Amino acid sequence: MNKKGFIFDLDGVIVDTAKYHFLAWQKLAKSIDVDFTEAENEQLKGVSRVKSLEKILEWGNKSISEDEFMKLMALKNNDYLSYINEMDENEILPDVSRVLNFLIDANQGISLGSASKNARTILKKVNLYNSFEAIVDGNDVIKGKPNPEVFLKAAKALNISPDDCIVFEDSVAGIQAANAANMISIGVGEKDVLNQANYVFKDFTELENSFLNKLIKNK
Ligand code: B16
Ligand code: MG
Repeated sequence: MNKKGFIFDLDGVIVDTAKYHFLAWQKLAKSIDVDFTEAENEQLKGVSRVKSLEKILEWGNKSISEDEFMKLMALKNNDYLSYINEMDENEILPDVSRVLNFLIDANQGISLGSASKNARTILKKVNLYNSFEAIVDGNDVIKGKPNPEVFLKAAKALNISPDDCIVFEDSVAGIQAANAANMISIGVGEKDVLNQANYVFKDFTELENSFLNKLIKNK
């Protein structure tokens, strides 16, 4: 039997939570008199919460105490969670459910591989929690993407060798992490941005079942 491990990033692949991260970071940046643009938000994709705040402070030329840093992180997350709280199945990106169901029916290993510490909450909100055999998220790793730790842990949780795993990712750091893990990397987004990926699709509507079958059968 051909059993591969399919590892999905969360934000930008399964749901578009980047818009909520943006609203919450923007509000926070404003409260400390820092300008925060949508282009800067792009650079925070796949980046951990701690690293994101460090970058925002760096861009704004601000230095703050460790206490203040922790306080701002908590404020941002509370604000972000108020958006997450309103989420439901309608926020699952197009054709994601079709792809997940196809892989479930084909008895493939399916794991989440996300930098977010809120991943489990989000999956429950959009009713996809039970579609995943394994979930590896920001609570389980020490090193963030582009370090391959998150994907290697997902492969281990699925009990599938890394070179039999396929990663769906929307961030450059995530594609680099998948490549470093020796996995097949599939970029979801723009070809010129995700040019280090083995394959790139604009979104899941472009990803046909015949292509998934090929990934399952290929050695
Ligand atoms: P949290 P992913 C990432 O999710 C987001 O892309 C990134 O913008 C965010 O800072 C990070 O999760 C941490 O999220 O604050 O919820 O722990 O793309 O790896 O699924
Ligand atoms: Mg992402």
